[in-house]
Amino acid sequence: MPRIVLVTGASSGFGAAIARHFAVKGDRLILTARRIDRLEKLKAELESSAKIHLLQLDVQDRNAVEQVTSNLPADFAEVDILINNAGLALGLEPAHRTDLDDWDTMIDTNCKGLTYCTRALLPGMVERNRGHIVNISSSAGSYAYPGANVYGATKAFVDQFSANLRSDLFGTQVRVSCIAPGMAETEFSLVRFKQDAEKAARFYAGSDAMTASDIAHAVMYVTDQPAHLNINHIEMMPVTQASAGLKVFKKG
Ligand code: NDP
Ligand code: 8X3
Repeated sequence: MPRIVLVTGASSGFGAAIARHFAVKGDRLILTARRIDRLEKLKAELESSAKIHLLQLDVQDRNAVEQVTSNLPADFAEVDILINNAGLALGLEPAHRTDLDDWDTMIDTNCKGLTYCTRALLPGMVERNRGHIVNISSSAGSYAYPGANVYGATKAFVDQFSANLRSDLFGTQVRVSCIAPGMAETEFSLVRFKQDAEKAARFYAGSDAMTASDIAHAVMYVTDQPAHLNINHIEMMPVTQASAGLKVFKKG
């Protein structure tokens, strides 16, 4: 029985890889992002194996999220799996030098957008007593590093929101999983460094970072479990990345 899967941020990186993995299984995909041209290309690539519906959607736009999710075509309406993946980091400056607009955008996308999508689709899942929400968090939600400031805080929100959803859904069959990856090579750093491709490439050079497909495998793992099983949280990193201890600043 094909599942109906809605992926936010499917136009690149993890989202596109996740779409490819579900398509192989013949599931029905609702792919969303702002860059519709990217989604069109992905649809052309995948539509021989899966039924695909595209939605141009900015998750920051609460009305748009409500409008598009309540007007899904009948054969895509009963969403089984929501992958809350859309998100971004902007800048790597210390807090006292950051652009406040960047902070707003990260909060509006990573926190508010994720809650809008969840709130829009959750009532149907509870009514059907079936469904799975997979939230993409980050290791930055657990481990502070210089310049992560609000980005890290938004991902801590995603971790905690996921845990609290599990509490609210106690007694239902609706599942919630949170996946917290560390460094993976996607367009993430291109976005973070405001399209400075050289800086983004330098960031990944020699790091043997994870790939988008690594994260998609984890998403398939949590969503392919039997119905009685909920994988709460997965944290994953490249072997080259580790929390390397507290530092002491010495005066003089
Ligand atoms: P990419 O930049 O490659 O992909 C980000 C996706 O999010 C794009 O499809 C983009 O689509 C979408 N997006 C961003 N803003 C919005 C918005 N306002 N509305 C709708 N879609 C939006 O990065 P990744 O694939 O790496 O990132 C995916 C998620 O994984 C993010 O939440 C990120 O924080 C998280 N993450 C990434 C890690 C990494 O190292 N790469 C590690 C840990 C977590 P479009 O621009 O077309 O709207
Ligand atoms: C992004 C992962 O390690 O670059 O969420 O902060 S990292």
